[in-house]
Amino acid sequence: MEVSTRRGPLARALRRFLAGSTGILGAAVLIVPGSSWAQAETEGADDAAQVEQIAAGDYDYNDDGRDDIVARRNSTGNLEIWPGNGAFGFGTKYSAGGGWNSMNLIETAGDLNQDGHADLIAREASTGILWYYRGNGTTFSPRQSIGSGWQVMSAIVAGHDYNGDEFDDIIATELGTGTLWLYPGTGMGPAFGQRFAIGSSFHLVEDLTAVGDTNEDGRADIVGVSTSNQCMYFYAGPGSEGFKPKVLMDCGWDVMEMAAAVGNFDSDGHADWVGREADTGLLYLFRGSGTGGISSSPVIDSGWGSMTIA
Ligand SMILES: [Ca+2]
Ligand SMILES: [Ca+2]
Ligand SMILES: [Ca+2]
Ligand SMILES: [Ca+2]
Repeated sequence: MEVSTRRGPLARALRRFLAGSTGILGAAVLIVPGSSWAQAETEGADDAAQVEQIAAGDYDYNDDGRDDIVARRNSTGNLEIWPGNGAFGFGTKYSAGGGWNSMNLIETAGDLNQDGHADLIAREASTGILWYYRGNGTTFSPRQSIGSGWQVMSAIVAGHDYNGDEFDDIIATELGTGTLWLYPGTGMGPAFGQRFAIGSSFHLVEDLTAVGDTNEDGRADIVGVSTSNQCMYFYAGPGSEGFKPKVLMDCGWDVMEMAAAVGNFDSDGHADWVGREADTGLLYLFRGSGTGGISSSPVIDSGWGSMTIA
């Protein structure tokens, strides 16, 4: 008899059924028995300088006030902007240019130069250079180098302020050592301050994602999947102090991949992220609950198997 695990077809069918529903059933979509929701305590954001808000614009690439998804179509190397419609779907996608197959990492980066437009970073495979792409409200202005040597990183994520100075930062995992590094942004585009270590053993974490302040305590958080059990964990900020002990969110990520932060995609005010089911190409929206967990995870699109989500 088929055992209903995340791997099995029963589980997939159940997930699809639940994904199409709303309310309490929808809330159970990606929970397995025995797993616990992240229930991080909400400490008061007593220091105003530490407050990270869900600012519209961190993921808004076309300046319409709604958060979007940026992705590369791997078959062509074109970068595409998928404008969010604020309601679980997209407007008409458009191209932001070609040649992106020379990059082996593309990530949303928040607003690194504080001009109100969402920016992007990407690592060039042949050189290890991390490039800064300044958003201009439609696509991107000519790139600038952040620096070289980034090929030693297995994960590079960005888009939020992790040290409380209100400038968006970069967090990266050094594969050889497992060290998690914080590169403090300066608000001046590709210029960053001196990096410092904020974690260890992060080579054992996959799908590291800079989701922003998912528990709404004023400090930006991250999520990541343990390579040992394929469960997703929540790491509450402050990142500059090394994050709080991880909290189990959700298991079964062996069938998922390409986790990416998408801001307030569904317009409910909570930070969300997406993930792709590897064998179907279905794109799931993980709707943040505002308390560090997930309120539901509907399928929002299909055909994402050939895309690299920034
Ligand atoms: Ca938008
Ligand atoms: Ca910007
Ligand atoms: Ca910062
Ligand atoms: Ca937080």
